[in-house]
Amino acid sequence: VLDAFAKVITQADARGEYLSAAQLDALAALVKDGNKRADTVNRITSNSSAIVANAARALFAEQPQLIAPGGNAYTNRRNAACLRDMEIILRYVTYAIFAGDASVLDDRCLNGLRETYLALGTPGASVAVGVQKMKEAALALVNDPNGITRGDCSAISSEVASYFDRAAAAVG
Ligand code: PEB
Repeated sequence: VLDAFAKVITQADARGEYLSAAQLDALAALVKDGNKRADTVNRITSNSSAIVANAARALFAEQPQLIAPGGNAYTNRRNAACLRDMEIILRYVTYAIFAGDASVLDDRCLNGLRETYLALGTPGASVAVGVQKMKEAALALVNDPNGITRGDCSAISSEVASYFDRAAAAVG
């Protein structure tokens, strides 16, 4: 598991080089905008139950075959497993946002997930749709100006979007 600092250091060390000015600038910008990152993680984390439940509800409304007899989310056990999976993915996305690096998401969550879903007969494309719905809810929270000083959240927004897209692409 790497964070944005460890990633840059690992790459520089592999080449036996000092950190470049561009790398130092990028990391300085990361520190300068650290409050946006922490606030983003805090908002998503404290709304995680609603994000998961709403995304699942919307997914099942769009794809009712999932919860019909024979569907992969049919029966309370599978429905609960589905909500749990979405919760796990969202949790690892929040770790990646905090770290400023996707490696924790890749290594601990997405690695092998496509194969797991294939083996279970779980439709990965549907999981990807659920992840995209969580992305929309998370971005709405990040860009909600209520209670915060207004500022430019475009960089953190596109970074947040990229982790959800990464998760969706890994299973879809
Ligand atoms: C991944 N999901 C399931 C299983 C595993 C995962 C390993 C099998 C074991 C179990 O049932 O608990 N576990 C999960 C994950 C990590 C992990 C992400 C990362 C660290 O350790 N079914 C649907 C929807 C979708 C869904 C499309 C969006 O129709 C999910 C939710 N996952 C789903 C379901 C099962 C499952 C298991 C329904 C149970 C399938 C079954 O038992 O038939």
